[in-house]
Parts: sequence; C-alpha cells; structure tokens
Amino acid sequence: MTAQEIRNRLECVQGDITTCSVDAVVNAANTSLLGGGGVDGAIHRAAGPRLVEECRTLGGCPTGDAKITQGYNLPARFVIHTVGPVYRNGRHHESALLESCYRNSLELAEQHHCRTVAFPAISCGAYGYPLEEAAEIAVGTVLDFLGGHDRPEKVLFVLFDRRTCDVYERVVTRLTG
Ligand code: AR6
Repeated sequence: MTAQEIRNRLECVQGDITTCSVDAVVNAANTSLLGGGGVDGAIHRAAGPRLVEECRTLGGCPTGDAKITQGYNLPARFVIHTVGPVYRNGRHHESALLESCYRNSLELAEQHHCRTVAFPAISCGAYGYPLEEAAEIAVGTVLDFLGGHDRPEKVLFVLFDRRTCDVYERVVTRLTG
C-alpha cells in the first residue's frame, strides 16, 4: 500500500462522535470506566444505561489500555473505552501512554473486524494534553498502524470544535506531505 493510499484511509471531521455511524467509536474514559464528563458523558448519555451496566463488569482499565463493549443505543456497534494520560509536564510517560491508547484501541477494533472507527481527541480536554503534541501522536500512531494492517479500513478523527479539527488537518498534511 502506498503512502497516499494509507493517507486516504484517514479523515478529520468536525462533529459529535455520538452521532457517527461507524463500527466502533472510541471513548476517552477514566480508569473506573463508569462514565464522567466530556465525550465520556456524551457517549454514556447517548448509549443509554445498559452501557454503564456492561462497563461495571469490566473492573476498570489502566491508563494506556483499552476495553470494548457494545454500543447499545448509539449508531456505532461497539464502544472502545480507552484511558488517556493526565498531562503533567511531559516527563511522566504521557506520550508513550497516549500512543498506547491509539494502538490498543486499533488492535481491539481489528480483532472485532471493525471496518470503520472514530476517535475523539483523547486527553485533549479535562486531561490537558497540549493539542499539537497530542494530534501528532494520534495521527502518527494511526498512520503507522494502518500501514501494517488492512483493518480498520477507515479511521475518522471526530473533533468537537473547529480549532481542534484545524490542528489535526495540519498535522495530517505535515505527516503525509
Ligand atoms: N464528540 C467528539 N468530541 C467531543 C465530544 C463529542 N460529543 N465531547 C467532547 N469532545 P474530554 P479527556 C472533545 O475531556 O481529556 C471525562 O470526564 C473535547 O472537546 O472528554 O481524555 C472522563 O471520564 C476534547 O477535545 O477527555 C475522564 O475523567 C476531547 O473530546 C476525562 O474526562 C477530549 O476531552 C478524560 O479527559
């Protein structure tokens, strides 16, 4: 697969991830997996109470790891819950942990035969990760994974606000030239 073909499997869109008709949406969760604010709150509200019931059976999730559930009332069939790092000063393995969120989520998606996956900007809200750096890790890790795997066929970055979407688009252009 050429670099251009890999790049074409990636898309940045501004919007609300809870409305995405994809095989799996990724949730920026916390280690309890029992819900919270931001995109996590929005996903739980849209999926309905059966989502937290299933999450209760999972026993939480360590930072950098990912777990999968059904999507319930969401248009997405699955939710992949991953826990991004809280950004402190960049010297607490934040970049390796953020990379591992993307990689572990993509591995779960592949194992569950997902063709389409949507990611929010993990750690870029309440967890305070600097946006440019987070976008570089997100885009770089996804491109690297797609280069070695046929599934997922398509990855969407679904960014809530225009500024975040602009930053992601610039990073995609920079990394794929
Ligand atoms: N669709 C897409 N993106 C969204 C949506 C949405 N509906 N809502 C918010 N965002 P955050 P984190 C964006 O704080 O930084 C929760 O309480 C938002 O603008 O949701 O990983 C969890 O339970 C931002 O760009 O996640 C954890 O405790 C991005 O999603 C903690 O927050 C991520 O912001 C996780 O913090």
